[in-house]
Amino acid sequence: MLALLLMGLLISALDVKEVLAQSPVPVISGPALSNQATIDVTIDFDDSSRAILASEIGNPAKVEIVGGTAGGKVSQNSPQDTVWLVTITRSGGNSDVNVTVHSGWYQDEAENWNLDASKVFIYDDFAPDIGITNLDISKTVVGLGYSLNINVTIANQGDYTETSNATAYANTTIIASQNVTLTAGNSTTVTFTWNTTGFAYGNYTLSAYALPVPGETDTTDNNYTSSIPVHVGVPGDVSSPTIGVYDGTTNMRDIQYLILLFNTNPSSPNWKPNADINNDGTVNMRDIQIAILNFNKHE
Ligand SMILES: [Ca+2]
Ligand SMILES: [Ca+2]
Ligand SMILES: [Ca+2]
Repeated sequence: MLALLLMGLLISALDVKEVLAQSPVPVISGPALSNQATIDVTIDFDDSSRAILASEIGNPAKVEIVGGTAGGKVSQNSPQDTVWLVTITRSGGNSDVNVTVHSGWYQDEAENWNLDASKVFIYDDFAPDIGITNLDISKTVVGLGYSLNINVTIANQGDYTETSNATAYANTTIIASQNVTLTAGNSTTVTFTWNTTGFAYGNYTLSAYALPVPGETDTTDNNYTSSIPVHVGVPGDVSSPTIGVYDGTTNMRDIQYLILLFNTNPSSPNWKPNADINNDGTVNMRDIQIAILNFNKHE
């Protein structure tokens, strides 16, 4: 009888050890390096039984934060939530932050708190940061089926060589994308060509997006939207009763305007890129031929 009792006790002791051995380790994630005064940290307890009732951020017995203060658990809707999103404000705006998760279920038999998970979030002035600093368009009016160039300038404002992917958009449609590798502090300009074949007549907003690099937190400058809309219209429609302004149809006014600009190129004082319909760097007979081929067509 005593032997059975002892055996029972031994089995429960083994069970406890097994539970401890199998305890899921909380996963703490967020940007390891960043130059932001606040950091969004996710704590995934993995198992609802480990997200202890009434646990509070800031209580050193549960989640300990050194180097900053937690604004609260923004995603804990109920005590059973096992994933917490915590916004931590760095002390002085720039201290390193160390997050350590302790949890009651992780106490050992002697009721010592186990160090279940810990992660350091370093403040770094030169945190990875790619930005788009400019977007230039070669013309504001393009004939349907013809092209324009989009020059996108991408800068590496961080401290390390980075590779990003830059994509140009017409409204929400992808025009093209390209990988860009930049050394620290340098920038480059990539030219994308937008061939408007298959698009509809109308105004388009052009934009570019640089894919954030690992650890990047300042992502607002990864987007750049041109403030100048581009009009896709009837090829050759580059003028109207108002000279140099399209009106939705190609006729003699457009051809007169092209003749006025005959033989101009980007170094000419009166260079009008919209009149270079076929986008070959000069206004000449080829552009006039396109206008003649589209004579009297309307949008
Ligand atoms: Ca950025
Ligand atoms: Ca016209
Ligand atoms: Ca031309």
